[in-house]
Amino acid sequence: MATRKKTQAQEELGSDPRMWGQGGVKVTDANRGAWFKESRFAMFIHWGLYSQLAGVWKGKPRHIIGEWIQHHAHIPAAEYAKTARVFNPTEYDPRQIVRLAREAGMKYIVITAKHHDGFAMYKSKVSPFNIVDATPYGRDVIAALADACHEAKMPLGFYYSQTQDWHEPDAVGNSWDTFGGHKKDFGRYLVDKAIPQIEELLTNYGPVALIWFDTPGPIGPEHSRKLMDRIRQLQPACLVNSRIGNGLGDYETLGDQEFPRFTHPGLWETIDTHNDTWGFVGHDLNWKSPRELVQRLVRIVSRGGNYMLNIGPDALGRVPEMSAAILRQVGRWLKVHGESIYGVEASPLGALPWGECTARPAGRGRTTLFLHVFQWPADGRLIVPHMGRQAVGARLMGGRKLKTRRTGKNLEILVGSQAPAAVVPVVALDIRGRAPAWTEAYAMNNSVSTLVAPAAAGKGFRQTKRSWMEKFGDWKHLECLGGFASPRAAAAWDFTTLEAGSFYMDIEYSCDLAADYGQWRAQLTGGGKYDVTFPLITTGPCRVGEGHGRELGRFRTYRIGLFSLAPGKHTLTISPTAKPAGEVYVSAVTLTPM
Ligand code: FHN
Repeated sequence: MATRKKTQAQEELGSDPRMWGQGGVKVTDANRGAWFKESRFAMFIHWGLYSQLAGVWKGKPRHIIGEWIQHHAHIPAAEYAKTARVFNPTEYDPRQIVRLAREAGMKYIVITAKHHDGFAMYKSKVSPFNIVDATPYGRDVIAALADACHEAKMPLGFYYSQTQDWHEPDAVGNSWDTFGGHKKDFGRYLVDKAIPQIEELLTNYGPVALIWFDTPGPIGPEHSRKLMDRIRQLQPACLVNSRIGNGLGDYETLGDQEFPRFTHPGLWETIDTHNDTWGFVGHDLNWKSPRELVQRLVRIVSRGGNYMLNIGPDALGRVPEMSAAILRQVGRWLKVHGESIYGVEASPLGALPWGECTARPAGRGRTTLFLHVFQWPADGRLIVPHMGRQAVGARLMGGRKLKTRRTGKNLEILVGSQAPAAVVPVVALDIRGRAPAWTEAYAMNNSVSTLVAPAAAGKGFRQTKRSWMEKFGDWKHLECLGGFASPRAAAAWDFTTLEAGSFYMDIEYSCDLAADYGQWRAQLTGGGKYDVTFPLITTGPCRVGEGHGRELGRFRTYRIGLFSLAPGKHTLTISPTAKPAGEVYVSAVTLTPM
């Protein structure tokens, strides 16, 4: 059975959306955001005293995000501070980091000036707990990076943990130190440390492109407002992310590693780890490949957002070689395909089974659609629904012109069966006018199609989201359907097949032990009629972080069967045959051609 007891860590990190500055954020999408919107791809840097510990405390490797090691191991603030005595990043080369960002095609940089451990990576008169005063290195690494960025005209922003500061008795987060029975006064911490340190950042390092706040949590509206006012006074052009809290901010930061399924409105970003940690962890070698990174970048940009990808330099200041090499490969892809990323608009099209789309006005009333092909069609036909009449011409980016042909209202681009070498090939399709709006889903005979939870219609269930971590701090999110209340509850997806075909149908779901082996029904109406029942087997629990008590159901897929479909419109309905005895969430159904 899942444990329902909430722990301190979960309270602090997990369940309250205010912790993330999401929910009810009214973002001001002003002109000040124009450069941000154009940029699309950025470098996040998590670097601090925790990089010295590299995910190991007292000889024991921790499978967590590295910058949380003090919290995870309950290291007393005074003991943690001793790490500074050996922190000596003699290999730190800010020019090389800026060069790496450039080579990777990243357009701005945000670095941790002070993370939750409270350690300032710059000279601060406010607290001696800073890199200049407390380490043998004795130099201001933020100043050096600011110089390198200004020299290279690379916009630079600062991460500042405004609520959590585990070094300070008055701040939020450190529940393991008693600080001699000290009575907390958050306002005092804000006035004595956070605001003066932010003032230092905004006065000593030239133009600051943005201030990146984090885990606002319990911060009150008056405190968020105070921070905002001070930033506006000192650097009016500086952007502020929504994690300042209380609905303020110039743009919205979604959850860590959150990839919305559809276009998301306003100015926003998703931040992502390269492996499974932000701060350096020596034993985490789970690097995402160039293809995965490009696909993640494309998924965010096609939904209208910015993608900020993290690097975690080590104790000496070196960027892990594998991480740097992979980023350079992403940059090589962007050199050829950058036109499909920078300054583009979100996809105007409905869901494309084989990939994602971005768009750009092309002059003379035309639009270029950039078709990012994640699944290359083995039969050489890339099918774009509803585009039959408007197509003017197509070319493979960095390659040849492509022939097209109309099949009814749809367009087939004859791309050949051999996938090009690019990590993600892109077809640039010029069309007359704007792309027509359509929303229906398609199942195609040459790619896997996914019917996603947010697209489901029906009754007796609710649209929801599940967020969990397996390694502590490494978040996963899935939009899904939950709360199926009775056998009358039914989730329905309409979709169209263009040709006759047989498809394997798999359901992606999570099911707790209480609902184990519940009976469900899949009904298909339209060009092929089916009504079958199937069991949903428990998916087992996933603890929300090592040693942190809470458990959520894991997601897995279950193959319902093989279905023959005639060309035309279909409706798939998924429903329980009785009210589930426990929690069941459905996140997607995939249709895979046989
Ligand atoms: O707790 C932090 C975490 O350490 C990391 O800095 C991430 C980056 O978005 N922000 C918080 C969790 O969301």
